[in-house]
Amino acid sequence: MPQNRTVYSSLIKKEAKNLGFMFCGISKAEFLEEEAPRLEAWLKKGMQGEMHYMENHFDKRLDPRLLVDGARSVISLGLNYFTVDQQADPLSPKISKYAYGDDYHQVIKGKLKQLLAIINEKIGEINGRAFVDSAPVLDKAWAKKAGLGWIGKNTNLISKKVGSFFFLAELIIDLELDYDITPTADHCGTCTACIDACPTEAIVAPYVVDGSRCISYLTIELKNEIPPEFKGKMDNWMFGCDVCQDVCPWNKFSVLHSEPAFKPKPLLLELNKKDWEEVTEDVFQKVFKNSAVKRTKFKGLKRNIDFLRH
Ligand code: B12
Ligand code: SF4
Ligand code: SF4
Repeated sequence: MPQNRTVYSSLIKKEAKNLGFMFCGISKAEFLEEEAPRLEAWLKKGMQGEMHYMENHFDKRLDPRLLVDGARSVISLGLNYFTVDQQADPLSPKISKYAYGDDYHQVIKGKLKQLLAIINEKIGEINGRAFVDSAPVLDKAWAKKAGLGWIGKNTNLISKKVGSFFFLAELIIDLELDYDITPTADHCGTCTACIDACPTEAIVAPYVVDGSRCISYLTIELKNEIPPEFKGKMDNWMFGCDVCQDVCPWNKFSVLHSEPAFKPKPLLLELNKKDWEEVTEDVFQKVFKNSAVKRTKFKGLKRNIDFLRH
């Protein structure tokens, strides 16, 4: 019933907005043909480093119908996390903006569950699942397909209206909807700012990030020691890295987020270089209560801080 499809699609988009999502776009659940050879090449070159989970479920990662029974639609959602809050001491080891507040996985999961409940209540019983990093789904490819933006040379999804400081997530459901079929054009043009600025030369070619060289990987995902070749190249980051987004001209259009859960704990911004170098497990637990930084555990963050010092 095409009429219902249109009504349901606009209802879902309206409810997503009410829940605080900045974007909502819908695409048909199908095989991601363009991405398949790119993902394969990326894995073959070992660009996943020790993120072995990226090697699993190759087929599912490219086809949501293998993840959710009867999947018809992928609803892509974007949640803004841009802030101008900054750590007070310019010499203090840096934390990426995305990790200032509560863990985005928890915050977004809650909103996705609410959206799913609303769909079940207002449209009818459907089969669907919520995804935010938790499963093999190519978030950016789906967001691009749904017209939310283009994948830039730094490999982030960028919107012409608000840049790239937003998270992505999906609902994959078995309901047929209207699809947003006009993808956004690539607006990187001749710019190479991200490639030139990357401290570890991780953007090895336009649109290709060697994950195993990215500071985000080295400070968060890597469980072993950080290889010595990165000494002096970490640009003082102790958790994540914002460089290739900070230099992106499209991020001049970023707007402040309004998500209370993403507000940083004051202490996180206040601690100075010396405080971080002497940080104790107690302080760590206090500053990073409910935070994604807990992923590295105290030991991991300490390793990162020590790596920057010696
Ligand atoms: C693994 C991963 C990482 C790894 C690898 C990075 C990467 N680029 O893949 C590491 C740990 C390094 C990382 C870092 C970061 N990540 Co990350 N990461 C992921 C994760 C879990 C999977 C991404 C993936 O599938 N990579 C596999 C490779 C093959 O994909 P890819 O590099 O994106 O390659 C695509 C394009 O490059 C394109 N492509 C390749 N060649 C070509 C050629 C041409 C001509 C064209 C047009 C396109 C093209 O096709 C490829 C396949 O789609 C996603 C969540 C998810 N489930 O999707 C979050 C995700 C991508 N990360 C995110 C974020 C925020 C970050 C950081 C900014 C965090 C930080 N501040 O420290 C950095 C940014 C680093 C960077 N420049 O990419 C967000 C991005 C949001 C957005 N607006 O785009 C996501 C979507 C998480 C989320 N739920 O919001 N991340
Ligand atoms: S996040 Fe930092 S290290 Fe990773 S690709 Fe971007 S600039 Fe390079
Ligand atoms: S910095 Fe330039 S090349 Fe890189 S993603 Fe932004 S617009 Fe594209």
